[in-house]
Amino acid sequence: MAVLPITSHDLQSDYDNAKFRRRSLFKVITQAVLTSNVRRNCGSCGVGKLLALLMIAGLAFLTVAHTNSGISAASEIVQHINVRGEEKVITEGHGNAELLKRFWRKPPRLPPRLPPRGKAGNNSLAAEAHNQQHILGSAVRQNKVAEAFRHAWTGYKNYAMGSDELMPLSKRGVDGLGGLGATIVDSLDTAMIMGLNDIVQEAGYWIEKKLPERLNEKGQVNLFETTIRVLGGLLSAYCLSGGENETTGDWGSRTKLDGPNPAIYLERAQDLADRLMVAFTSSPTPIPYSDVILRERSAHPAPDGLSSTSEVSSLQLEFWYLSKLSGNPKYGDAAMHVLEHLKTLPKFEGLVPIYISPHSGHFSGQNIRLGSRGDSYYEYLVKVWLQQRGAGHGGSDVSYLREMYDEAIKGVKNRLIQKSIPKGLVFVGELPSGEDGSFYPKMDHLVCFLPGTLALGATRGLTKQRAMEEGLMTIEDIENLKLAEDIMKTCYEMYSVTTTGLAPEIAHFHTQKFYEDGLQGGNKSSEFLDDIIIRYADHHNLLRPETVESLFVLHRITQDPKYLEWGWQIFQAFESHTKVDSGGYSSLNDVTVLPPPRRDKMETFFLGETLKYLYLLFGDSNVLPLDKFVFNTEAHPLPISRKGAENDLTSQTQAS
Ligand code: DMJ
Repeated sequence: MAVLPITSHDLQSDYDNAKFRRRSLFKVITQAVLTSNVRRNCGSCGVGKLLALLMIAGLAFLTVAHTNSGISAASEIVQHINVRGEEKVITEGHGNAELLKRFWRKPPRLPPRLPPRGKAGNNSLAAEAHNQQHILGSAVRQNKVAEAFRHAWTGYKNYAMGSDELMPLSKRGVDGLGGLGATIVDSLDTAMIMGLNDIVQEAGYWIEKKLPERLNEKGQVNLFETTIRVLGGLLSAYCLSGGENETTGDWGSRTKLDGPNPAIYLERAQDLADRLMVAFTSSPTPIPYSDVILRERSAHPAPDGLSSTSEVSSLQLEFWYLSKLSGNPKYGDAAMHVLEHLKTLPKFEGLVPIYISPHSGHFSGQNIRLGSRGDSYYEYLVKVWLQQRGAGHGGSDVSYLREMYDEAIKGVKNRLIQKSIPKGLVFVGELPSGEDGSFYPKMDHLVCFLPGTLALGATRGLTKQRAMEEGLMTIEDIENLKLAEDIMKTCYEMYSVTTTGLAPEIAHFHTQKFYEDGLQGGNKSSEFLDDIIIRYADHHNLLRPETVESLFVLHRITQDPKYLEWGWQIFQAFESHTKVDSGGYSSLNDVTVLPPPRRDKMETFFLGETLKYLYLLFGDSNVLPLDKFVFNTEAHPLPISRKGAENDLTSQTQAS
């Protein structure tokens, strides 16, 4: 028997379209009544007519009531989405007139769309299965990261509780950051995000009971390190534990968190900030001194008299948020004056030297780089802008920060980006002698924050797809996102080129003008062995977060699954080479040999940043969405002014 081809007519003829066309209930009822026995038998009977009318009226009332409650619920959902999701949803008013209109005239219902006959069903099953597998895989990966966090915490708790950091090999603690229990505060919001309530309690109660005496008794701390790790950690803990309900109830937590009353975190934050303020107030310029003696409430410059540019420009997210919470503008004002001052200084295509003098208020030296001492200057330009751009009437105009950022990124593209040879990795080099000096192809691992920052700047934290749909991305934004992806690959290859699969602290790149023989990473199967040069002095790895931080942001924004795989490989390398059996993880002295020699230190940012970003990378993108939260440079999430995001969406849409 001949098999006839299936035509579109065949598909349509499965349906009686009229059956699916919507008729109003009123029409259905009247038609039913008019064609029923009531009409035939009692057509001329007054009581019959009255009964029929009463029945119609009753049914109509029930339908309106039902529809009304349905619509109310729907309206609530739509409003809910508006408040929580900032979706562009048009909420129509549903007055009674509107309801009646809907009752009388409902839109036609279309026939359901059939998938083409044959394998479509199987395809969707396969897609569903793939999806399930992906969700399952992500959950397994998240659990592994949470286990790693617990292992790190347990080592710290057993051997170093109350110290700044754990020395996992000698099983003791060390106060490398001034003695404020930095690992505890840095770790707390990670434990909250992972829903590890026992750790939340341990860390939370330590902060409640022990931190006050530390603040009273301890001596010298670095303004920047203390702000990003301790102040940032306390503020984020306050926010995630529900201290600021109305703004932050929607960060995506699935667990009810234990620990002290959130107000404790805010109190501690304010106590700390009140002591740190002296760094601003005792300086003769808006540039703060780098060091503070907490118990004396005194401050002084670093021994060479200089502050790092990145340090003075990476305090604003934290101090501004504290002002917002406390109602006292002094914190935010002092921190924002630094940026306002930096705005007035001469720059080189938006790029700035890595030192600044608190005495003169001017940059010092020529050295320009996005690595150590320069990095988070560029990061905070865009993050502070994101945080405050529409803070409403209480906030000031921060558009100058976006302008400084845009100019700086143009400078980066003009002056600092090159491709390695032979394989063409895109990397960010340095200008050690400033604008007139030559390009130096050295890139710190620290520079790997840049892909994430570029991506955030390009889409304002939205997915690329949504930012494109909304018409928010300029040509420059699209270029910057592409650059972010290129540098991301280089950062990933800095890991995969080594024997251990972990990146060195610093890489140099082979260019036409620069090559050093015999300094390779050791992974013979990497195609980039000749592109990436690793000097002996740079063989160490401190468990730094920047690459996984950018993987997290780029995955959120591009939704490209390769970033999940790269992150998973890096996590497994940490597990294989840095885990210490007795508890904790250690830094490494050499990533190019097996087994890698260890360094006796677990940095606080391994718990505060590296494991947090890995956990978030494998998780649901509704947790801490990037258009509602901005992560400080130590990975502590702080809320973005809600009005701000909406204002920006509107103005961007109008501009485009
Ligand atoms: C962290 O303290 C912060 O990320 C800072 O901005 C740079 N250095 C470390 C992590 O590498």
